[in-house]
Amino acid sequence: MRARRIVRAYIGLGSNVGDPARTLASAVEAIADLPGLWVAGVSRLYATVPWGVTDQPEFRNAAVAVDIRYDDRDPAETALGILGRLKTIERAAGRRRRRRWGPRELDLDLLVFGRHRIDVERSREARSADAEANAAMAAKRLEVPHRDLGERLFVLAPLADLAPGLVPPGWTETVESVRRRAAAQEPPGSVRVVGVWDPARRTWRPATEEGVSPA
Ligand code: A4P
Ligand code: MG
Repeated sequence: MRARRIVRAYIGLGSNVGDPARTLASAVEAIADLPGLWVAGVSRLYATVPWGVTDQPEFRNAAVAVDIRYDDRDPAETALGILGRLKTIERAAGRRRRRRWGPRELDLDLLVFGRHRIDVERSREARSADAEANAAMAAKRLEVPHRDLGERLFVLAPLADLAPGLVPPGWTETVESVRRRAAAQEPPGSVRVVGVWDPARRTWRPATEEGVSPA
C-alpha cells in the first residue's frame, strides 16, 4: 500500500526583471495556492549582486519552506510534479527563454526535498501527454539538493533564515556554516537584507536600519 506522508522542502526564488519584490511576493502566493502543499515559512528578502553573468541588474532573492503531501515510495514523482508546477508559475510571471544565468522575471528552484537525494531525467515516454502540449510541464531533469546550492550565497542566505541547522542530504555541514564561509568569500554588501516578510500583508516590508543585518 502506498503511504502518504509529509515532506519539508525548500524552494529558492529569484528575479531581476520588472518589479522583482512584487513578483516574488506573487510567487509565494502562487506556491501557497498549490494543492497538497502548505507554506511553513518565508525568508527575508535579499538584494544580491548578479552571479555568473555580471552585466545585468541586481537580483532579489528569497526562499520558502513548504510541507508537501507525498508518496514516500516514489518521492521523485512528487518532486517532478512540483517542478512542473513551479515552471508553470515561472511562465505565468512572464518568464521567457534567455541566455544561461541571464536576466529573468522569475526563477524557482527546488533546493531541498526532505532527506531525499533525487537525480532523474524523465524519459520521453514517461512524460505525460500534457508535457508534449505544455512546455512548462516538460521540465524533465531534476537534481535535488540543487547542484549549486552550496556555492551560492544568494541561495544560502535566505535558506539559512529558514533552516540554519539543516544538513541537506549528501552534506556534512549545516546550511548556516556553509553560508558563513560563502559570505566570507564574497565582497561585503553583495548579499543584503532589504525586506522582512509580513504574513498579514503577504509581502515583504522594507527592512529598517535596526532590522538590517549583514547576510
Ligand atoms: N533542474 C534540475 N534540478 C533542478 C532543481 N533542483 N530545481 C532543471 C529547479 N530546476 C532544476 O532551469 C533549467 C532546468 O534545470 C529546469 O528546467 C529543470 O529541468 P532554469 O531555471 O529554467 O534555467 P536556467 O535558469 O537557465 O538554469 P541555469 O542556467 O542553471 O541558471 P540558474 O542556475 O538558475 O542561475 N545571481 C543572483 N544574484 N541571483 C540569482 O537568482 N540566478 C541565476 C540563474 C544566475 N545569477 C544569479 C541568479
Ligand atoms: Mg531555475
